[in-house]
Parts: sequence; structure tokens; C-alpha cells
Amino acid sequence: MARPRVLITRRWPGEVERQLAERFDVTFNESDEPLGQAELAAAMGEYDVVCPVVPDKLPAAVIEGGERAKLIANYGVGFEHIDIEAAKAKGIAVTNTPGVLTDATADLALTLILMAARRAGEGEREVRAGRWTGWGPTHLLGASLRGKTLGLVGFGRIGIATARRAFHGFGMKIAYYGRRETLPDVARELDARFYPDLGELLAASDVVSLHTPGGAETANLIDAQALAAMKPGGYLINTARGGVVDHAALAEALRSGQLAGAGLDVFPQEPKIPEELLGLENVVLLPHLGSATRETRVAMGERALANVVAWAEGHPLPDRVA
Ligand code: 8YV
Repeated sequence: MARPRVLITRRWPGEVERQLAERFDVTFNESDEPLGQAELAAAMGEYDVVCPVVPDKLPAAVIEGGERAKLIANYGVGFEHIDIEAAKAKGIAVTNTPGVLTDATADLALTLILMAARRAGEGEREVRAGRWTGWGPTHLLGASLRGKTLGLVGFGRIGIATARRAFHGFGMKIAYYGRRETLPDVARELDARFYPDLGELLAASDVVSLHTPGGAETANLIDAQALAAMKPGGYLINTARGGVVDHAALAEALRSGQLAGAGLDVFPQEPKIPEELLGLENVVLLPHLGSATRETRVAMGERALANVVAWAEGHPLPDRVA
């Protein structure tokens, strides 16, 4: 039987690309330029397996673009860029890469918490611009983390990993809002308090960190009203999805001082950064680096590959989401 045809829409780390090439008839994207909607739609008719990344939008119109594809093996854990219902309707399986990017993303959430609270972005810009005039007792004072409450919105794998770092490493108190209470062991380990009401969680937290999936269910969850419910002088951290936050309202909360700062790794229309944030000093802006360590990107590739191999061998798919 001919080897299955697999499309990898962007460059993956070389070692995983090599593993793929050994087993499948693979097309790599040599230029690493994102594919357009028409190219992705055509791919559904030319490949057995399509392996997209988060910026590749796969709405129904793309998924219905051809009859050949049987598996969409997403390189990433979030899959709101794929129309799952359309895939199901066409009998196309969808998999993701859970677990392997938990630590990297939690590390980045802590990076943003520390950068925002300690005004690291402002300091770096000051130094690079030659504006630093020397040490001073009141120069660029930030906020201590010990004893402060970290409120996690979404308490799945990444939310819990973030809480662990904040609790054990920085002496923060842990509160969370989610669909359900966490396991008793986790609650005990982190002395974590569950808030069934988002507004109450926001009001109780000094730092709020977002860990929900993206998509319609969480669109603009953090809107003007939610930002007004936060503790004055609090911080908002987002390593989840840009669409969870109303950025015009966030910019206003940062300008007015309702929030002391924010740290953002994700945006609604990446790589566009909402204009109103660019001029603000008290927001840290990163280019979606959550999972961007060499080790993690290799592990994500291997996880996606394991799903492709399972599909090719007719085994149950380890990370099937549809
Ligand atoms: C990945 C992410 O880099 O996995 C996710 O959901 O947000 C990122 O950290 C991206 O998805 C790659 O497709």
C-alpha cells in the first residue's frame, strides 16, 4: 500500500520532521510561510493527514474543501481554530497534543506575572533607551508576590501547574474559578479556594491568570465589567487565548489605573497587537511564546506523530478530540 500522504503546514523541529519523513510521504513547508485558506482547503483533497498549527484557521469551508483527508493532527493543545463539528460531519478525526506543553506554558505565565509585577519590561526599555539615571529608593517600584492571591480562571493542567509554581515557589495564595472543583489532593496541596462565581474570584485576587480554552464559550469573558470587578491595582495575565479578553476595555483599565499591569502572550488576531496597548508602559507584550522551548516543540511534534502513526496502523488515537 502507498504510504499515507501527510502535510505539515509549518516547519517543525528537524528531529521530528526526520521521524515523519521515515514513515510517511510527507510534504514540508520549506518556506515556513503560513498557508492561505485556499491552500488549506485544497490540502483536504490531496492529503490523508493534515497537521496544522494554531494560526491555521480550519473553518467548515476549508474542512469541506476535499474528500481525501481522514485525520487532522493538530500541533498544539488548543483546537478552537478547527471546526470540530464540520470535521465530525465529514468523518475526519481530530487530535491535539495535551500534557507536553503544560510546564513550558506555566513557566511563561510566571514569566509574565514576574515581569508585570516587577515592571521588567519598563526597566528594560529604560535601559536600552539610555534613560536610566541610576539607582534610587523609589525607582520603578513594583509589587511583591508573597502572600498575594493568584486567581486562576480555568484550573486544568496548565492552570494547576501555574498555581504550583506560584504557591511553592513564590508563596502566593491560590484561588480558582472553573467548571468544577478540583481533585481533593490538588486542593489540599495548594490550599486552593474554589470560587463558583467569576466576579467573586476576580474581586478576591491580586493577580488573575487566564487558563481557559478559547472559542465562542469564553469570548470576551474578561470584559469591562469583569475588569471593573478586579481588585484595584491588580494584574491580568493571559497565556490562554486572546479572544478571552476585551482588549479595548483592558487598555482603558490599564490607563485609568484600575489595573496596575498586565502580561499578555496571546492576542485576538495574531500577529496583530491591539493598537491601544502598544503605547502603554504597564503592559508586557510577548509574541505567543507559551510553548516555545526546543524541548517542548519537539515533544509536541512527537505527540502529533504518535497520533498519525496510531491512525496509520488502525489503532485508537491517543489524543482524539473529535
Ligand atoms: C502552540 C498553543 O505553540 O498549543 C497551544 O494551544 O497555544 C501554543 O503554545 C500552538 O498551538 C502551536 O500550534
